Amino acid sequence: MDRYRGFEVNLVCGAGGAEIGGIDASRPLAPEVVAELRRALAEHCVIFLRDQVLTPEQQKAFARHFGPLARTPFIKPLDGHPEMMRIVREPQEAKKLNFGGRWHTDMTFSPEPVLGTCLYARESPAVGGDTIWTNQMLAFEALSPAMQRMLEKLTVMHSAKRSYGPQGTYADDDLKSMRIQASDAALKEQPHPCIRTHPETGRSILYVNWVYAIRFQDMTEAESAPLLDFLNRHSQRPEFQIRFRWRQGSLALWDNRSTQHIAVNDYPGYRRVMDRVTISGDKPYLKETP
Ligand SMILES: O=C(O)CCC(=O)C(=O)O
Ligand SMILES: [Fe+2]
Repeated sequence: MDRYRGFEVNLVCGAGGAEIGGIDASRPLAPEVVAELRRALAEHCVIFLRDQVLTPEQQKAFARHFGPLARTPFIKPLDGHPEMMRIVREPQEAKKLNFGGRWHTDMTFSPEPVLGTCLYARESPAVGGDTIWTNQMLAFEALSPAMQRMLEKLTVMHSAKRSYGPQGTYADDDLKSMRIQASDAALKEQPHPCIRTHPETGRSILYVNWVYAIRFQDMTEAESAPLLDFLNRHSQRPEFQIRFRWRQGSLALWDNRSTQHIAVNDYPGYRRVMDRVTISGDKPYLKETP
């Protein structure tokens, strides 16, 4: 396993997820530690820190080490913290769908989807409420060379319409407390390469996700569905998954360029409270290979 200067790393799954010891996220980090954390993030898709005690201000400062914070445009922020959302689910809430309860990659309907998302557990269920990520680099690498070459030529159109549009999955759901209001821009289609290059490692990433990848460019949704469906099911293979059991004080930062994720909805009767910030990202691209 790779060694890192300044902290210890334990992988949580074969597919990745780096649990990092010996870092207090409430304090400013030295640039060389941040560089090593970035390396662990790019390599292992998600980094986890346990037993952190953080104010919203301190969580924002931790996330800012990785880039400027982004705002989630159509969800009500936490009072006094426009870049932060508090995701609350009460024990008695019998919801059809929880926030993040379908496989997705955050904000791929935007031209520059967020680089990463940083989630902090204020309250977690005694049992259940895990988050699962997929490693989309491993998903790419497991495809046949012919499929890889074909996908490298394709562009995928992304949109929030299936989730947050007037007929979307969240339209008649009781996530109303989060006041989700999609902007017109989020409901338009945004093109991204089907295979993107990781800007820090140069690795190839299968860049599709269940919720926002609507169709291939110049093809209909019906024509695109069988292949998108295959690629999403392929991505969800157990050996590409990283599953994390939260405890109060757990902090996760995931690489949103190389993962899909889902919030598992299996904790009726328990309260779950998560604070969330996102880090601005760049426009996805595929680097030509000679
Ligand atoms: O609550 C979770 O586990 C993840 C929710 C989610 O999709 C997100 O924060 O982007
Ligand atoms: Fe998400």
